[in-house]
Amino acid sequence: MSDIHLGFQKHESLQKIEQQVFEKALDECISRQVDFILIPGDLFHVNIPEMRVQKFAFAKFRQVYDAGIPVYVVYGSHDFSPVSNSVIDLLAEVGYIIKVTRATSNEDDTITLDFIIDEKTGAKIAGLSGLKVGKDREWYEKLDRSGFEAESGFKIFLFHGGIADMKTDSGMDGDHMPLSLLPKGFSYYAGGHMHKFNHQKFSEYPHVVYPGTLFAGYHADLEENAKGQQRGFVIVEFEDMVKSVEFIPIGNVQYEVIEVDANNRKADSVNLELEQRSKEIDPADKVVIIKVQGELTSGKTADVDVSAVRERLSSLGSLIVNISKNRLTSKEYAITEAKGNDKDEIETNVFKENIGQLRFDHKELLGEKGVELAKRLLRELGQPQLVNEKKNEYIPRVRGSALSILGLEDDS
Ligand SMILES: [Mn+2]
Repeated sequence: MSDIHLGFQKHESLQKIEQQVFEKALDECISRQVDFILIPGDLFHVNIPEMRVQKFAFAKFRQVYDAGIPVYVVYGSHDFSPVSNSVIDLLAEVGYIIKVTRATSNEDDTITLDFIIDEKTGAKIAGLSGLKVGKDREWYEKLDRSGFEAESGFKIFLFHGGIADMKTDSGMDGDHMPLSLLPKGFSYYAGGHMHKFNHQKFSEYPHVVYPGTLFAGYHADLEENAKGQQRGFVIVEFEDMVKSVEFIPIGNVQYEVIEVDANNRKADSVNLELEQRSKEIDPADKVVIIKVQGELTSGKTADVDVSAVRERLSSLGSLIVNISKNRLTSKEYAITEAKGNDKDEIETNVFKENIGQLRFDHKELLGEKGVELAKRLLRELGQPQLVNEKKNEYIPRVRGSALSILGLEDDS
């Protein structure tokens, strides 16, 4: 299994699902008495997730450990730490998981990888972690392959990264390396990084398998789930060769998707459609995904008001309402980019460009004055929460200062 991204979900109800699918997957491994588990990266969403996530992961891996099932892991691009400063290293330290990468740099600038031999099955396991800065390629290019590729026995290679020869429509861009960079002659290639299940066979690479994410590691994954993408892990049966690779789906949650095409329409008509469409669904215990895209004929994109719809759906028990207006624009008003030499200059220029497009009666919001006001407001709204300051103290403090900058009374 791969790309579990524990700690990705910020919303309580989705955190629960993130944990449930992980528990289900590992329980399934325990009850099927698998020989071992491979996790080729992005087990966690960040190298040091919050304590709640660590505690949960330790408890679960303890169960897997007690069941006598070794877990072989490489870092992914998310939980990678160049100085072994990841929760993965803690889990490895206590013996719940085994880090696979055993690399030695040689004097001639090549890298030798050593195998770990799985005690029970004799499988020879090697692998390379995913790296944050796209250095993977360099490592693969330096790999001392001869003996490594010729090694006999049932061999498994763990890797984390995209393979150009296996590109799918998953929408993940970035650097995909050619398959030929992976060492040849392994019986099974356990891949991470691509979030959709993908199993392909090539002449010198008999089984290259991405199990895909167990739930979601990007917001786009939730949308894929909503459109019917199955999530799960794979069970591989082998003796001296792979006999079968079976995808085991793990259900997560129910979804509703509302997509609205705003092209050549006014905000009012889009708002009306949103309201009607949201009344046609039963949002209880579901993840609701709302996407509004296209180019409005007039008005601002902010005139498409989703707050009422969001409130209604929440009050009817939806787990979370995910609204995307990223691809909504307006003919009349569009946020313009601006250049500058430093942050301050860029901010000033962005405000100048955009305020220049506005027509208001409030003269103080326009021109140089408007730019000054906007900058002061931005600075105030960017204030972080103070140490020991509670959220219910922080929010009124920032709101109060912002309103006073605007010369308004705080009547909340
Ligand atoms: Mn990932």
